[in-house]
Amino acid sequence: MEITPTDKKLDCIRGKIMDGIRLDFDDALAMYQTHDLIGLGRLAGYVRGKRHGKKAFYIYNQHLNYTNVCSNRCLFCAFARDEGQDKAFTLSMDQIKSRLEERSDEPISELHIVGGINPSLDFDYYLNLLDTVRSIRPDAVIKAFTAVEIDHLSRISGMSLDDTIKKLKESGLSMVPGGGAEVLSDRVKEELFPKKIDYRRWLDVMTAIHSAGIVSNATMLYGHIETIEERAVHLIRLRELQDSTKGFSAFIPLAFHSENTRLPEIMPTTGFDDLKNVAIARLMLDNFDHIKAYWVMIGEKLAQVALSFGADDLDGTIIEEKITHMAGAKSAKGLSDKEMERLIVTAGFTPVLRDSFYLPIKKDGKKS
Ligand code: V47
Repeated sequence: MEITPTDKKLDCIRGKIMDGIRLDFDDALAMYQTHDLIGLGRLAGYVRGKRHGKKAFYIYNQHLNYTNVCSNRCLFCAFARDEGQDKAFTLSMDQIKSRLEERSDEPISELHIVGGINPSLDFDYYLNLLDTVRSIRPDAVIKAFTAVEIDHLSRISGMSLDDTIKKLKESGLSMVPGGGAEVLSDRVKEELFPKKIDYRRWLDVMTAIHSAGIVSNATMLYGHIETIEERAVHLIRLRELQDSTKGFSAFIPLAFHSENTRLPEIMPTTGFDDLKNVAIARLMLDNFDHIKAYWVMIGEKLAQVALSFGADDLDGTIIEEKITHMAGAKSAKGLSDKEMERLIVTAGFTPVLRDSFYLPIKKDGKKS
């Protein structure tokens, strides 16, 4: 395939990619600065094609948010509430059961379960939650609790971080989502999420999760106050940890939505920036297998295009997404498996229904 980016720096990056040379901080900056989106996309599409050919993955999953009460109160979040505030909720085990039973006729293979840092919940609540979920959906993979929640659990469990993770694993935790990373930067933390764990702790918790044999994802929340230098450092920090643990499965760039947040003046991300973040992730994170185009945040239409800009996964059916919709997302709240397949096929790719670990699942629900 002939690749001819017009941008000089991009041409140099192309040379490095062809020679198998790892891209560095300056390359990341050059990619964030280029206006040659098509040239950048073709490079990322080329790398994506070498890894995954024409395959584009999706999963039949369900999101479940057990509480939105959160003591961190990050400025970018429209989901969190204080205890007792209007629209604050914490699900009881019966409510959790009925949320899952409502969809018991659907072939859901993964439950994505996250919530806020709710000071009134004890460690037993989380263990009961895992038990309850397992009793209703014994065959589904439980992907739950961000590194921020796991750090909190290690504080309330009275156990070390490693023992807390071990206990969660014994209770059914099989995978950890990539949230809570935001931007791995002290400056952005001080401005936007001063009460949350810092990036060193986020990386340490991820290291402990990977050492326990649990795979996780990683994210980056972009499109607010972060600089392109901070984005580049974020990607390099993730890449370094991945070199050492190999425990990350997918990277998901998350486009910031400002409605109902304490940053209402921030304009929505552009399609240009959304596609760039996917492409740059694909090129910088050379040791990550998967880059997700999260249709909830960038919309179904752009997610389709992102498949040609380095993404190989559209995430899933999701069913009821809350975090981004409370911040004004206009995308659907969930998609059917048919709709996911149509998005992939009409973008020129081959849909692969996958499990949490990227093994193909046959349409009859059996692993192939
Ligand atoms: O950590 C919060 C972000 C994350 C807003 O691992 C916002 O497979 C945009 O991590 N606008 C949660 N984003 C979502 C998440 C995720 C999603 C899908 C798949 C996976 C995975 C992980 O959402 C939070 C935060 O970074 N977020 N508020 C907002 N207003």
